[in-house]
Amino acid sequence: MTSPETPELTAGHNLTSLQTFLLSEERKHPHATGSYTMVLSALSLAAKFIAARCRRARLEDVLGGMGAQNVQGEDQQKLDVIANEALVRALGSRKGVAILASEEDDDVIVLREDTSGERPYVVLFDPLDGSSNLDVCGSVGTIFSILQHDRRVADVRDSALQAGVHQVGAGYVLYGPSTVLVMTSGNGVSMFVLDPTIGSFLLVDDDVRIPESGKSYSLNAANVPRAAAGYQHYVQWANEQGYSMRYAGAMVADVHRTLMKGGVFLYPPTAKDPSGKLRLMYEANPMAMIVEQAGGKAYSGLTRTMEVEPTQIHQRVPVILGSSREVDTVLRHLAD
Ligand code: AHM
Ligand code: MG
Repeated sequence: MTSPETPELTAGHNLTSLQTFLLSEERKHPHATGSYTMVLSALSLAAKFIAARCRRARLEDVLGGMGAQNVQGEDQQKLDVIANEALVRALGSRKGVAILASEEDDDVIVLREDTSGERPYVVLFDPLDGSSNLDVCGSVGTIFSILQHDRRVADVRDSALQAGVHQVGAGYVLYGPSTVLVMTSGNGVSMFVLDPTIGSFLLVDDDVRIPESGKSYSLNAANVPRAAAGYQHYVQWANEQGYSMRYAGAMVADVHRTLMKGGVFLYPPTAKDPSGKLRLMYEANPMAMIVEQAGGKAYSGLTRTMEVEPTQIHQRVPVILGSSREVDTVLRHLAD
């Protein structure tokens, strides 16, 4: 029993904010300059801003479309633009960041050309993934991938096109009933929940592990009849095994559920999007890093997602990610 004077803390025994966590991680690297911590603190600041705007979207009349399309021919929602601006403004003021790339912008944004002697960060993001869910009060999210300037290339712009294996950090923020930030810096996955009463992300799990299997698949079932035979056979097999199908239509929500409960998330190539719908650099790669760091697997067709060599910033890839056993089963059906 807890006495009234010592109310039980719900976020675990020790109270650790994202800032405290980042600072203690930084101390483990004696040569750290603090720039990486600054990148993550900018991302968390933008996430708090976006979470607040999503919560008040209807009241502030910022639901619905802009009446414009982004470079990929998709209708921009007002909040896509607001979220993009929040991230660009928060990251743009950080000295250690040289390049930004966003789903909402045609080209990369170069903040600093001169990178001599350093390896500044390149941050790629989807500001508000699944934004059409907003109109129906569904979950949406932000996804981010962090690279460092690649010394082998002369032009800093080219640093944005590195395979996912070179990511130094990745994560997502889920704006659902609560705001959840999940991140990795390459040594496991940590999860934080925003306490809106104090404005801090609090650590709730510093070693997130994805279940090895899970009888659930997540995909847009309407696409299955036109998907490659391997996907059709997998879905038929899973249905016969008594699997459940769960699909929110927002990658962050669907991947988060897969990470917590196990199963597999799929976005195969379709007639409309023959290379798949989801973007390699700021959707598939960061989610792949999270899932792999949590003990799962992530593939684009039969190739490991993080080994796909990028050729364009807005390139699309098929996505198969989740519990290792479930991903293996999908790959077996694809290979047959
Ligand atoms: P967006 O980045 O334009 O929001 O599109 C990506 C979203 C993902 O969140 C989700 O997994 C997918 O599109 C859903 O697509 P569909 O409606 O075709 O099932
Ligand atoms: Mg998206």
